[in-house]
Amino acid sequence: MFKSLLGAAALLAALTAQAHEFTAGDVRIDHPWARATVATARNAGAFLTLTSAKGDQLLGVASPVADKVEVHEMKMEGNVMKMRPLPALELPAGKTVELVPGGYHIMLIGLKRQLKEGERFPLVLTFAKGGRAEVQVQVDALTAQPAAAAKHEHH
Ligand SMILES: [Cu+2]
Repeated sequence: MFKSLLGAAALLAALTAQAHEFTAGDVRIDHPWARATVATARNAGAFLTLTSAKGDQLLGVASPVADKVEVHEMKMEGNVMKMRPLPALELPAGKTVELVPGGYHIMLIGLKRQLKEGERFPLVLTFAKGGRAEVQVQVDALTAQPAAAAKHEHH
């Protein structure tokens, strides 16, 4: 109870500061974003970057906007690019793992509503060591590309 109150206070402080990065244990979660969807879309991708100082694993993701959320990887099968769910996403110590369109991504399956540009929605990430963290996903334009700032931050 006390711990969740502290969590709520921390979240409020983060929102007040307009910060768009979050932490779970030693995992830093940067710039969670998704593309806006058309009204009929059933699925959507969500993207972010993860950096664990000592190494961790992303075990699961959930969101109130979708029936089911999976972590996917893209893989060539013959000459067709296919995506498949990963049971766990490895976060090597000190390395930034990028979830981007065309690479690893978070898949929102069975959208309960349209994602509209400019809004934010919650996503709960569960890590093997870092535990759970709720992040706010920024919805960008339907045609949005990974933000230049997010791409260059760690170079
Ligand atoms: Cu996918």
